[in-house]
Amino acid sequence: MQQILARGTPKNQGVDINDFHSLVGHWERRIPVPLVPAAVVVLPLSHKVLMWAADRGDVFGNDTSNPGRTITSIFDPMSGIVTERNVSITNHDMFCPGLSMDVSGRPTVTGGKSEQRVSIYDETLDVWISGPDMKIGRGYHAQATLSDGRTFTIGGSWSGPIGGMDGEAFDPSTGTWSWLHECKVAPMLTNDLRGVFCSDNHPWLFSWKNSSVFQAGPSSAMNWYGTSGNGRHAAAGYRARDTDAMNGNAVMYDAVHGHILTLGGATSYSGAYSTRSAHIITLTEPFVPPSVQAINPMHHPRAYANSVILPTGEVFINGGTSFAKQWTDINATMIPELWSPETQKFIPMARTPIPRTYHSTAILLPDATVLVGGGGLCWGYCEDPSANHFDIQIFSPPYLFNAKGFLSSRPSITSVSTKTIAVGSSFRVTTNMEVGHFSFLRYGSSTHAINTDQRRIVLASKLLQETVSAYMITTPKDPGILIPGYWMLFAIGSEGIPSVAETILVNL
Ligand SMILES: *[C@@H]1O[C@H](CO)[C@@H](O)[C@H](O)[C@H]1NC(C)=O
Ligand SMILES: *[C@@H]1O[C@H](CO)[C@@H](O)[C@H](O)[C@H]1NC(C)=O
Ligand SMILES: *[C@@H]1O[C@H](CO)[C@@H](O)[C@H](O)[C@H]1NC(C)=O
Ligand SMILES: *[C@@H]1O[C@H](CO)[C@@H](O)[C@H](O)[C@H]1NC(C)=O
Ligand SMILES: [Cu+2]
Repeated sequence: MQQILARGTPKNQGVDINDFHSLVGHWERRIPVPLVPAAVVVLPLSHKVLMWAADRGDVFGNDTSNPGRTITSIFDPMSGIVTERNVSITNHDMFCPGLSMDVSGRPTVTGGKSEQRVSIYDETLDVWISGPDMKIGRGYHAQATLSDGRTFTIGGSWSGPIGGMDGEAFDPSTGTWSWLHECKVAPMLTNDLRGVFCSDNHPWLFSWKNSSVFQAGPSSAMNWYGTSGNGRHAAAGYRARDTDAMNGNAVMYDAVHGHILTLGGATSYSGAYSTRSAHIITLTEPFVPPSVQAINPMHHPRAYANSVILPTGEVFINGGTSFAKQWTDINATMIPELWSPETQKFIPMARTPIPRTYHSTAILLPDATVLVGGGGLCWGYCEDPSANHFDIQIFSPPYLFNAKGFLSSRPSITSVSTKTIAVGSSFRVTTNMEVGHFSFLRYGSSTHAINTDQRRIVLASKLLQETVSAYMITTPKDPGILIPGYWMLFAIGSEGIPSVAETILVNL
């Protein structure tokens, strides 16, 4: 059952003219939604945004019982329509889950409040499907789609047993979970004030070549995991000694070169100062320790922030707090930043009208804007109900504006020779004007400052015919770089203005 709850303003309408938009971007109107969007997914076929909080929209229960349902909402950026749906068919309270997009573009939601349950949303049929339970109950874990199409997960003592939350993997083709006993969680624990209940939370996982997974944080120690047989582990050195970065961010802004940007975080989940730290980690082959470079820090310290890779490779960083504490906006960081991979510097962006701290989300939309939302969602009852944010808001990055503050005219993709490709194959694209380059950004999912799906690939392209702007694009041959699933294809104009994306399905 769906009902229309609200009509927001369709995007990019009524943009006021402001000379600074091309420098600091622009916040569009706030759109109310019926819940705190603590988990969000962009659906690859309709480009609608699926979101949820818990079994209720504003709080999660004090008790340990499983309410077995989740209130979800869908926002359609084209029409501005927001709908609500009570999902009980999978018997799953999807509060604080593992979340990733599988090779068929289906959000795969694991554990959380209903610790072992698995729910998969099929957009083509508009149905929620029950997956088989995980081997072990988990909450505050993370998961990543592997190069072979399976889903890997590790950590998550917030729900289920406490400690010993080693890895397991789900194979969607057989519908089974397998233990990966050698994928030990112990080497990735942080020194959290609250012990193992928090120290194995929200690992920064990156799928890489040959079904491997690189764990970049939040622990200062980094690790490699192999996922065949019983699994495999190897230490991968330190990002920065003695500086755990719980609820910081890590984003693979250049997968072809193995580059990951890491940002902020705090030494503990709660009750600790956040940092401004930034590092670039560069992966080569699996099980080879990566190189790590500390770079100029952010302007503002952040934990619980969200970072979104833009089609240009810039990274938009929004929200967070200077002192990690859940369910309060008192120390919220109100100035977003934009990081450039060329200059490796951070530029302050337009001040956010709404604090976005714990339980906030941010995600790239196919029109190259960023949707942010949520924050709050407290326990049992809210000491400070004003920390609950029942809304989303779209940020239009500076690249969409010209120097006068008007929306720039954007390049557009006028045709693609195929919408389904195999890893490593080539395809033909035409654009309405000559463009600088093309990039691929994988459709993402965001919860608890984690989005293991998002990554960016600069595509090799060759101009075939100048008169009609026809290009041959060649995709990377390694599925560990080009993770199978749905990708957004952007054409980037010579002045760095991205097109609206075409959606391409990459099959193994
Ligand atoms: C959702 O559905 C369940 C089962 O039908 C019901 O018990 C619950 O009250 C509903 N919740 C809301 C918020 O509508
Ligand atoms: C891929 O991983 C498997 C299992 O760990 C290993 O046996 C094989 O040598 C690896 N292949 C390459 C090319 O590294
Ligand atoms: C805000 O930060 C200060 C430290 O700068 C800390 O002592 C205080 O507890 C924080 N307040 C909240 C509500 O997090
Ligand atoms: C939930 O926990 C809070 C904090 O301990 C308490 O004040 C509140 O009454 C509880 N709510 C319910 C419904 O049990
Ligand atoms: Cu949570």
